[in-house]
Amino acid sequence: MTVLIERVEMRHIRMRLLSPFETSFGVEDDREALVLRLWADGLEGWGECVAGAFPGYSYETVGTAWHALEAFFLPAVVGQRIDGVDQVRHRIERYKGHPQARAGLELGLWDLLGKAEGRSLRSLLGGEAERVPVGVSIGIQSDAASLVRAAGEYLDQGYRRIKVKIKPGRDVGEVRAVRRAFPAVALQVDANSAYTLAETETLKALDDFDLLLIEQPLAEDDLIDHARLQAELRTAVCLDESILSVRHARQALDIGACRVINIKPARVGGLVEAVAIHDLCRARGIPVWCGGMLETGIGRAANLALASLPGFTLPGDISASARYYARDLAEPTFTLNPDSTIDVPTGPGLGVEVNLAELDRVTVRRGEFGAGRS
Ligand code: NPQ
Ligand code: MG
Repeated sequence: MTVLIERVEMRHIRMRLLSPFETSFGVEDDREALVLRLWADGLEGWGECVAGAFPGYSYETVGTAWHALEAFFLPAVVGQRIDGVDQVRHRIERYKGHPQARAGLELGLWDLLGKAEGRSLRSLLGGEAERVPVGVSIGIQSDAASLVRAAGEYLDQGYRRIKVKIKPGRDVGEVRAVRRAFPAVALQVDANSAYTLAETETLKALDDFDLLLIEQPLAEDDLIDHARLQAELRTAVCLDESILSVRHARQALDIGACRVINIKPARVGGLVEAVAIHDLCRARGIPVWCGGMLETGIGRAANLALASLPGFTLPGDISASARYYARDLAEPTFTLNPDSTIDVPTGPGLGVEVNLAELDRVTVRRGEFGAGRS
């Protein structure tokens, strides 16, 4: 099966978050991202690039992703006959970096190829589960009491796993308060690389709270210190920002830098690499879970398909659409089942329809790239 990509539209979008999301790297009131639309043979494929407004989570932003896509990645597909995702990956292999931009394009290709073959992304990736366990990620709140209140509200909504964002000075006290209020809840924390080994004692204090894992305590580019830290902790270290490829994953596991890996297709350059990391971890008995980047329904659908693979044994950061947005871009919107799962879409490709009126409403910049004009 091949498709001829006629043109690609790229939109910079800005969506208001229901409440500001604060992490150790900053606070956001709006989610900015890119949406890609690929036209081929009467079909449309949708992709989402999760790069945000500022380089806080990683160095990529909507601006750098727009540039990498416009100048280097889109020309590899526009006007071209494509026989699969791997062919495009190889064509842009010689360029360095920009994994989130790559992943956005790859996602659009997956949706297109799935629709061309009449197969769901879940089936294309080799996923099995019909619904996947999910949890909620709670940003840093004004104080511990507000955090406990927020956690209580999500538990009331049916989420059975809570992730709390931490940073120096807002860690042991917050986690103790949540643990006291909810003694049995599945609880984990995410530092987004806010600590150094100098704060090992603080991180060791978190061992008292029976956490599922401590996510990315140290710097993104420091596997070595994560290995030192893991040796000091009873709690499992989980890496997020540090794992940019299956090669990093192997090296991290080889040196004992973590016992769990968070897989985000966007961070590792797309779903192909994400599946490779899943396969590696499964072979080594390492649990993985699907991370979240406050995706719209487009990226959320892809995360659900990925999380349906059998190695995803921990709940994903894949909340219902209503966790973040008053109105989502894709239909149907995702809702939480009473058992803290979300259904994996089964339609062709991503299995969602984009609401064009809603997309227009949130678009702040639009570009079109056609053969001869790109
Ligand atoms: C994480 N996500 O696991 C990320 C961090 C994150 C759900 O905790 C704009 C761009 C907003 C990137 C918010 C969750 C973001 C962002 C959070 C990344 O580390
Ligand atoms: Mg994280």
